[in-house]
Amino acid sequence: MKRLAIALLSLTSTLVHAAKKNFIIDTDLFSDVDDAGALLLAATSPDANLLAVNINYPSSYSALAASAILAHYGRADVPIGIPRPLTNATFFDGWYFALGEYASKVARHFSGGSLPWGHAEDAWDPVELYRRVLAEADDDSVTVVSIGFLDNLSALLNSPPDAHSPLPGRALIARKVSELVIMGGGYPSGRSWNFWGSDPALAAHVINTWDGSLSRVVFLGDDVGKHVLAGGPLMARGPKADPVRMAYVWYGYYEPRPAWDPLAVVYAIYGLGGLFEEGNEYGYNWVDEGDGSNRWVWDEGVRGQVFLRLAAGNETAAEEVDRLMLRGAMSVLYSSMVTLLPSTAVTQATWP
Ligand SMILES: *[C@@H]1O[C@H](CO)[C@@H](O)[C@H](O)[C@H]1NC(C)=O
Ligand SMILES: *[C@@H]1O[C@H](CO)[C@@H](O)[C@H](O)[C@H]1NC(C)=O
Ligand SMILES: CC(=O)N[C@H]1CO[C@H](CO)[C@@H](O)[C@@H]1O
Repeated sequence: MKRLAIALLSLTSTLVHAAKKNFIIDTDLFSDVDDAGALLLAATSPDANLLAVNINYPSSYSALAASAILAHYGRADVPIGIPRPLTNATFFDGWYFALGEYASKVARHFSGGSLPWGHAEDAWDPVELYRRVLAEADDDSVTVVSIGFLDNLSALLNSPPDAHSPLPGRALIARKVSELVIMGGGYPSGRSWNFWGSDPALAAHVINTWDGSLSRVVFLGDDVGKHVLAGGPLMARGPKADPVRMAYVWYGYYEPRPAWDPLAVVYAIYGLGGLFEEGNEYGYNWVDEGDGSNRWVWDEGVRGQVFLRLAAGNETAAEEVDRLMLRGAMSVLYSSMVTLLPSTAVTQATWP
């Protein structure tokens, strides 16, 4: 009977598979650990199909850590891109002197996947990876989730036709991308690390020229995730040898962290749900190419750009992110039980 239930469970997940959202993550997995939490959600969600991970920071440890995390959750098949030339930069908190480094440690202790320790140079060129994955996808089927700097996306916009597609960057995006979700900025105005921290002119290029002819654009500002503190339950109750749990421990010394990037992934997968609401009916975002500050331009003639606000309280949002992170981390535990235990024990095990 329980075998049957498990068979039916996998049948429904196959059926759901057809309707899953496709998405690509563009992450600066390096300075803050919320990118690792976002990657956990992206790699383990049963409700979405992660096509690729692009890194937008050139540390070799960022690529290796992404590979380690994806492999741990059984997603070594997801290709990883990173801009060149690579560095061996490591994070040091010279601001608060409170936070720890996690990327090199995750890369070292959990080495695995397509880019094991020492193999960062085997990563894709991020623009080529975008172009290949978009060319192969169905039209209007890909959500791009930007949770770091916008350099790779700027280069994608400028990209010429290549072996993967005869379309130049903008036309390829217009055909394949259904939604761009950007974590960063302040709404109605602000100045955000993701826009000024690398090259503000590139952030301005992407945000000021990605109009409705390319895709809908959704912004999640710094203020939304700032008070949504997540990671506590993962650290307290997650599997001891989970790489993202350890990243949170090494980075925050058991203190939970703002869930900026995990919230962007939750929105990309589940939409507004009960957590978010749209903050505007019309208008568009504008980024200053000199200092990376942004402001909302209330133009009634422009639709298709939205900034989000929380519809639920900070604590409700944090509980939801924590629930999904813990569920994702535990899912690996259950699937390894299925392979390790004899089949009678599997059918007797309590399914979550
Ligand atoms: C980074 O470290 C690796 C391993 O020690 C080394 O092979 C590589 O040359 C280093 N890269 C740079 C840019 O220093
Ligand atoms: C989240 O917390 C901040 C700081 O206490 C508060 O200003 C804000 O209103 C809270 N947001 C929600 C949606 O409860
Ligand atoms: C490897 C790669 O594609 N790097 C590009 C990423 O984006 C920056 C800014 O657009 C380009 O200068 C790089 O060439």
